[in-house]
Amino acid sequence: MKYPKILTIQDISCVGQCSLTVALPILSAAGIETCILPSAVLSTHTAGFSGFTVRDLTEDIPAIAAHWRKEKIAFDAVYTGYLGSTEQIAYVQDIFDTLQKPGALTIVDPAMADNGKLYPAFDQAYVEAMKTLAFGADVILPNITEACFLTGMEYRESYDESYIAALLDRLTAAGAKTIVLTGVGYAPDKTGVVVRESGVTRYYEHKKIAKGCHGTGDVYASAFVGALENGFSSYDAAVLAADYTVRCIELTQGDPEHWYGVKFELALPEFIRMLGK
Ligand code: PXL
Repeated sequence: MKYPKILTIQDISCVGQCSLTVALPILSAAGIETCILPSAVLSTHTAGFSGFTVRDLTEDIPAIAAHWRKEKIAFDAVYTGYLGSTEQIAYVQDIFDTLQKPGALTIVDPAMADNGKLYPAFDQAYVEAMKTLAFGADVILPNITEACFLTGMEYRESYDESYIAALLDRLTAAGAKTIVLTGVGYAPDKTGVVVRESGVTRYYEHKKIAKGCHGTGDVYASAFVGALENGFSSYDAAVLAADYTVRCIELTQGDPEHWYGVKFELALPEFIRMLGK
């Protein structure tokens, strides 16, 4: 049985059901050996809590990577999410270049923005550095806001298929390979995902349940990587990840106290079944 060993690099938000606290259980449930590199440690995520603490781990990364090289550790895939600093992105690129097995995949979720705005920790320098990482990766999973920051295209709340096609064209022209563009909806109660791979573009539409659910981008990207590493095509992995994320939101809606994340754990048995395990 295939048992890939992957590395995921993103922050630990101690409370908030996002980044590593989501990626590690989801990838483990997908039957993947999941190694982690925390980019930073925060008391909570930054979307809705105030007064959170942040410890950026940028300085620790070169020594960690050097140790892994010395131990001849190498990964079948490296998947990145929320990173700790602009400077850290160069270290992550170095990990892409030196710690992968031949033919390994790099998957970048440029987790830096939503709803037309950058997250509080980031600035234009971070966006510029993220462009290099994202356009060199095998797969990127931006939402529309992130795709706009990566391409310089104007962000729009309402749009049509030609706007999305232009966004995909701009990403492709900048060097993006497989693109999984999330949060694309053409009707008020619908959202979906557009996958462009090897020049072929396909759209999967599904219901939109609630506006502004935190952490769903991380749940989505982790489920996508889990499916991809189980042999699903990019499109099929994108569909499976969408169905799983919708289930997580369904299991969370109606609980106003659970505003900060989704109850993804409750849908893990379904996720494992969706993978055919
Ligand atoms: O879910 C993306 C994310 C990850 N990590 C941190 C965040 C956010 C979104 O705001 O703040 C620390």
